[in-house]
Amino acid sequence: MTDHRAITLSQFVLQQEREHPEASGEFTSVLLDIALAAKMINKAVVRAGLADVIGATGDVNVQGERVQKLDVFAHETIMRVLGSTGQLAVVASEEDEGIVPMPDDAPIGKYVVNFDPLDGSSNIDANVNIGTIFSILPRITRKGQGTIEDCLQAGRRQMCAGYVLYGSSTMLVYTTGDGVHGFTYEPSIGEFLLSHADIRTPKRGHIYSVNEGNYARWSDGMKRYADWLKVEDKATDRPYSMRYVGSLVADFHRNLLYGGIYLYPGDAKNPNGKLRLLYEAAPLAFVAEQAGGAASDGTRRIMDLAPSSLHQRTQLFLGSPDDVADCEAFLQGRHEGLNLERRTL
Ligand code: AHM
Ligand code: MG
Repeated sequence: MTDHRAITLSQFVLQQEREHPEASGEFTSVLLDIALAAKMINKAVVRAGLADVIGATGDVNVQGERVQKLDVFAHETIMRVLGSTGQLAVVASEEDEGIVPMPDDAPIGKYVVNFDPLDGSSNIDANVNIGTIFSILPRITRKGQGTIEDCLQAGRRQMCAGYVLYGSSTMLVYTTGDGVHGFTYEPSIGEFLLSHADIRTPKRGHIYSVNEGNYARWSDGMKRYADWLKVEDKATDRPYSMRYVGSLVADFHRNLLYGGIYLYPGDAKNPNGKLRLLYEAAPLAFVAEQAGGAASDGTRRIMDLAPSSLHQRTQLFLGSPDDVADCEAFLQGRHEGLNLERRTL
């Protein structure tokens, strides 16, 4: 029988805390604070076409890209909510060059949040899906304001990670290391309701998501993999379908549910690709792994990479585990030996 009970995010988090007191902690209230900020950002996103919040500010962010008003609004909203809770020691945002200390008059807490306030910002003006990505870590330093070391921790140290997808319906998806759970926002009551309990990603998909416009600059291994995906072969369900929104959260979310692989490889111009380890790759790697998926930089597990700078970029191959393994084999020149044709789907 279908279970028709509506469970809100806060109820679910409390229930998880009761069931796993050892794993939970005050950091779950940080998650709820992020959800509150997400509701405020969602309100601005859905009204962006109407209100005068859309368009570029004219400033350039630390990545050298055009900053748009909603990015700034999202960053400031998250900072306003998180800065006053007393749970955090320090924060790092894709929109800020350095770490963001806690306000002088706020109590200092035990946790660290790294976040991308509004990912996929080039899609804002076109009313295409955008997202927020977040990562919650324990601080390493003992007291006082947190430092950059607290932010520069490997992904496997994350206690919680997730994303908010602003779209035809807004969703919050997160993991605390005990599966992946998705909540859909119900604006009339202002609550995220459990809609996707314990998400599992297919072992293999038939979707690939990549900016193929960069093909000419890719390595031979990457080119061969993309070529291979397009070859007609019934046994391995090829060709794969290409789906690319250009908003990582949207592309990742679709592939998480349907199966497939998201790729942002390095190229001749940018050997480490475009995406940031702390704000994009590590949190989504945690979610992917918890759903039965995988995340690699081509040779190493994303979760094991130790960051050395806040805005460090990494190649990213993310999604269904068999697809990520195939991709790694091509990138490493090991694909000849693989029995790829006979693999059952
Ligand atoms: P952003 O953080 O400036 O929005 O950039 C990240 C975005 C991802 O959401 C997306 O997957 C990627 O950049 C798209 O890059 P490209 O336009 O090169 O395909
Ligand atoms: Mg981003």
